[in-house]
Amino acid sequence: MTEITRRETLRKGFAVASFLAIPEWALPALAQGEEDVRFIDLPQNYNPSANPNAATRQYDIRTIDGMLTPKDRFFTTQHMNKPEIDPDKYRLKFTGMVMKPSEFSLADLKAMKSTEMTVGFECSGNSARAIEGLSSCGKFTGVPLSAVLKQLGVHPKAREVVFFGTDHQTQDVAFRQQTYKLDQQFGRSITLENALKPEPMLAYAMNGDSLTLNQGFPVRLVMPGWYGVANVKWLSEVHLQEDRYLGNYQARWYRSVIGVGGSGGDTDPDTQWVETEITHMHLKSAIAQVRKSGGGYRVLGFVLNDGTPLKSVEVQIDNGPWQRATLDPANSQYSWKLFTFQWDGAAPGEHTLVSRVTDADGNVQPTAAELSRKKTFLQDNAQFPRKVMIS
Ligand SMILES: Nc1nc2c(c(=O)[nH]1)N[C@H]1C(S)=C(S)[C@@H](COP(=O)(O)O)O[C@H]1N2
Ligand SMILES: [Mo]
Repeated sequence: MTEITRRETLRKGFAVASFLAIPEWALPALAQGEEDVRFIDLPQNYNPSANPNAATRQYDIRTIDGMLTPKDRFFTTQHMNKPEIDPDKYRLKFTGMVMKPSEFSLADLKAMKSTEMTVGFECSGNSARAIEGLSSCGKFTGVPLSAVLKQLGVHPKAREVVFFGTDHQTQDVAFRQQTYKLDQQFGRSITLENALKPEPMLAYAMNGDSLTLNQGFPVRLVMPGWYGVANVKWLSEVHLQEDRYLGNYQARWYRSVIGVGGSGGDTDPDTQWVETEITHMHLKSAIAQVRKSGGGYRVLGFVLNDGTPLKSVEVQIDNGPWQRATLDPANSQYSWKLFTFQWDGAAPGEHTLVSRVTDADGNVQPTAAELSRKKTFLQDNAQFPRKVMIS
């Protein structure tokens, strides 16, 4: 795919680095003689892959063996049912403020010019509590949303693009003192400006195969650089309108509430409680594996972010100095960014390892303490100290 955005042009250095990457799998699976070092910070019997059919399934990040997460290990979650859709009867509708309201079959979409993009994925509820396992990375194939919108023509007053899944359920809809029980379809929206960017994709394949039921078969929206919730699965309708969309999963369930300024007390009048939507991924890194390799140890982890180029990833051991990790040359702008760190001279016993990422805009991954004034648990991009035992 050749997709040159203005931001990418500005980040030429970064793009060149990823073009030079010849090996698709720069990080090999457990090599001969390598051995996993045990994490001692995991819950007893931690085994998120035990039940492949669980409604929510984490990716066991100790098992990362390359850039792409296999489809049967990709993390998954959703709020309601998982609708089974007959691909022959499937239709994707474009409604509202489009010049030519239309619907597309799966074959129609597959006949259009396709693009491919490797995208790191994270649920906004991911955090150390989930051992950072509500994250994965896949290579998606689909049609750019902007191409379809341009083909159909957008009404000049349209400003909001709403995506509806096929899944629906009776839910509570709160209004002041009242709560209504109403049938609700899963819905999310973005601005028209964001919808017309080159990245958003109507995806029908991941890692070269059709999407699985968990991943939203037959078609989902893929929003590179955005938290999972924006990536609407089992996509049934794209609706253009002028007004903001305020559905449950847009305006109520997915919000960040964080205190800024003042003394920090909840009722301190000098504290401003900043309430925002869940949109782009916040800069995060996490250590996923530690392996005994030759005489030393190899630490492997990943970075998730909004696509801004990175300045550095560093690793700190037992409160020692921050030391630079090496980014994998196979990383690309919207993939997760794998990194390794060579740890030599580890003494037997317990050790704490933590990583920290800084991007080119100067954002630094915060510590948990620095995020302590965030009320809602979403968007937790805190550093994740890991404990290992060296024998
Ligand atoms: N239709 C629909 N799409 C959805 C959801 C949902 O409940 N319904 N959940 C969202 C959330 S919260 C996340 S984190 C991702 C998870 O995608 P995955 O199961 O492919 O990992 O799907 C998003 N898309
Ligand atoms: Mo999510």
